[in-house]
Amino acid sequence: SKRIRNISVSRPIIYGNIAEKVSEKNPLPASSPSDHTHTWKVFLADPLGNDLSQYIKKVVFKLHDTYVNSSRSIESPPFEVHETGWGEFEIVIKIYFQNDCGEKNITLYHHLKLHPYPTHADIQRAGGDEEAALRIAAAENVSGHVESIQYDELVFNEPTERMFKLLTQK
Ligand code: SLL
Repeated sequence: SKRIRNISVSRPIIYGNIAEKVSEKNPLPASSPSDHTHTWKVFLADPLGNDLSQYIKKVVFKLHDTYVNSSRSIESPPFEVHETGWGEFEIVIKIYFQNDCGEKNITLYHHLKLHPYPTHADIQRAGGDEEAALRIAAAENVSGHVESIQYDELVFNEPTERMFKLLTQK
């Protein structure tokens, strides 16, 4: 379909992960290897709760090769993957737009966070020793809950008429 000149449409998104340390309150699923220390979820969402599937066809989350079927294709909302594990790694998030809308897919990168980040104060208290700062941060994080979430915007320059419709429908 035809492109609309001289306009661009942007859409807010949030993406990232939420992790929870395994504990009595948050037990490891029976199906998970016993060396896994965390449950986690990686996701792409609309910060206002709008339906992303109006213009997004699917989202593929590429996990570390240590995972079985490491490429997880999510074809409808919520665009998220629930997993367990022991290590942090980079997750590749590939967004595919609806058919015939004239948009190429977009790739985002997210570093899965499981461990609490040391604050500046933690690093000072640790005298600059990074490992010690991480231990202080871990001790302070009693809940075992860690989040790493980014706000971003998808910008569509000169969208096709079809894409414009998908982006602006209510
Ligand atoms: C690290 N470079 O050494 C990273 C690798 C891999 C994470 C992290 C378990 C996978 C599974 C898992 O957490 N892999 O057992 O399916 O920290």
